[in-house]
Amino acid sequence: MKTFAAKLGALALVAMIAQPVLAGGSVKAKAKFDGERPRRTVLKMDADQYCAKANEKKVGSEEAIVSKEGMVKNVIVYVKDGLGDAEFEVPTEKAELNQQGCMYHPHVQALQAKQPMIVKNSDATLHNIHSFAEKQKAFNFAQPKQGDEKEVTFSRPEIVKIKCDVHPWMSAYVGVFDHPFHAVTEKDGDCEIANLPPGEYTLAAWHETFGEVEQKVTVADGEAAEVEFVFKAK
Ligand SMILES: [Cu+2]
Repeated sequence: MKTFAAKLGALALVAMIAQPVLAGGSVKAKAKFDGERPRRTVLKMDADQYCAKANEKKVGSEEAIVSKEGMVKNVIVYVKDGLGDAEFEVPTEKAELNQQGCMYHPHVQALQAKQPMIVKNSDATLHNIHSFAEKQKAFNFAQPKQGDEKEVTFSRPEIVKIKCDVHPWMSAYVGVFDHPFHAVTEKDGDCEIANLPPGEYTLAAWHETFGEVEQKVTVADGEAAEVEFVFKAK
């Protein structure tokens, strides 16, 4: 029979395991554009009548989405240096790349190498998913039917462009990293990287049109470091 103390010990252990790990700090990043606000063009989808009719509203180009306040959407902010040789568990959560209204959703996302990503066709028209990778094998396959799904993974870190060979206006980017410390800015230019171990890091902000800028940041336990990235007009 267990003593009361032993039972208490077992209970304490359970409580310890059940508690979330609250170590680390975070980075709150903003991405700004310094220059004349780029105009978005209306995409012409007439080449495929399905696509032309698939969207009730006009669809704007996505290669440079800057708010009136100058904040930039679809910037991948990530830890570029400072993690050393640390290895991180691959998330089992599946990322998704959906083809809907003859556009990729999301246009830009970030995930971890070997993390599964479901490529899905929500349209009743043929799409083809062509990756332009340099550090790993590219893929190129068709999804002819609505409801088609295929799971893909990326084996190495790099930012991979994806295109549809049928509809030239369709493109997407997947940032692949060997760690979980990455985020993509929303339309207000904000994003947050959480649970970063305390330390000094080089952060990078990447944008498909504006390029990449870097900044150093110091992360302390339980604190949110604020970083602003500015892309300058060329
Ligand atoms: Cu397509």
